[in-house]
Amino acid sequence: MKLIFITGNLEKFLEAKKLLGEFGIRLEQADIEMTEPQSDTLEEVAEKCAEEALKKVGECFIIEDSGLFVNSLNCFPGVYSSYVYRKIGCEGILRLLTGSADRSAYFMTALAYSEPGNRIRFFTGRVEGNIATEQRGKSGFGYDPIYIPLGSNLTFAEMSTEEKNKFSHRSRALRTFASWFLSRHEEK
Ligand code: ITT
Repeated sequence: MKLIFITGNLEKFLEAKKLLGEFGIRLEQADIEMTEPQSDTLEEVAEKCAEEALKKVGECFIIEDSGLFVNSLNCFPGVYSSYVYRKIGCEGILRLLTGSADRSAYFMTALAYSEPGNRIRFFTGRVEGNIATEQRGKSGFGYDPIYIPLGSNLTFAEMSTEEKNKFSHRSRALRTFASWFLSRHEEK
C-alpha cells in the first residue's frame, strides 16, 4: 500500500516512513511549494495545508503540523515553533527557561489525511516531557537536543529513530492514523 507524505522535512519523513513501514504502508515523500498559514492551532494549520495540497495532489496523502509547547512559557512556541526555531533555536529556549523550576513541555502533532472525493480526516499525537538544562545528542532535528520525554532520561537527539518512535508525538498520531487506515481498508 502506497501513501504520500507531503513535507519538506526529510527527518520527519524518515521517522514516518520507518513507523508506517511496520504497518505495511509504503511512504513516499512529496515536497510541494506552500506558504505555511498562520493559525491559532496546529489542527487549523494542518487543515489549511491539506486543503491547499489537495488542489495540487490527486492521490491519497498525509500532511502534518507539529510544535513544542513549554508550559511555563504559556505554551510558547506552539504554532510558532518553526519560526522560533529559525530565529532563536534550542539555545534561545534554554535561555528563556534560565532559573525556571518548571521545565515541563509537550510536543504535539496534528496530522491530516486526504483522499480524492472524501472529507479530510484528522489525527493527533502528544508526548509529555521536560526541557533539558543543556543540549544533548546529535540525532533528529529541531528541538530534539533539548527534549526529554517522560519515561526516558535521554533527549530525542540521543535516541535512534526507532527509540524516538516509541515516545514521540508524531509516532502517536501516525499509529492512530495507521490503525484507522488499515481497518478501513479491510472493510472495503
Ligand atoms: P513541514 O514541511 O512538514 O511543515 P517543518 O520542519 O516546517 O516541516 P513543522 O512546521 O511541523 O515542520 O514543525 C515546526 C517546528 O517544530 C520544526 O521546524 C521543528 O523545529 C519543530 N519540531 C517539530 N517536530 C519536531 C520533532 O519531532 N522534534 C524536534 N523538533 C520538532
